[in-house]
Amino acid sequence: MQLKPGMAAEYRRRHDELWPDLAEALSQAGIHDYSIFLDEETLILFAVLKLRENHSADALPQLPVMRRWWDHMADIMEVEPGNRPREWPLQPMFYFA
Ligand code: RM4
Repeated sequence: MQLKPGMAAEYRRRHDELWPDLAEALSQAGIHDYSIFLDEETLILFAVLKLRENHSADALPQLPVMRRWWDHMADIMEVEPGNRPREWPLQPMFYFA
């Protein structure tokens, strides 16, 4: 994802106050061990998370709470039409278990 300039503190503040109903929706969708890192030079936000077996993360964009969160975050992130954050996949380059 991509943060807008000057918004790092605000981005962290909003996530420190993650809505309980969104946290519940993420958990219910099978998401856990979810971290977001900021590259302070490019303002790229790198998210890494784990998905439980039979997760329903693909259905999250249809949930009202997810849409409300995306609306809430749209002023500080680069977004697609509809306010979904602009996201793109990264190439795995190394894994060590
Ligand atoms: C991010 C972005 C993601 C969401 C997390 C909790 O800023 O909105 O879509 O999963 O917050």
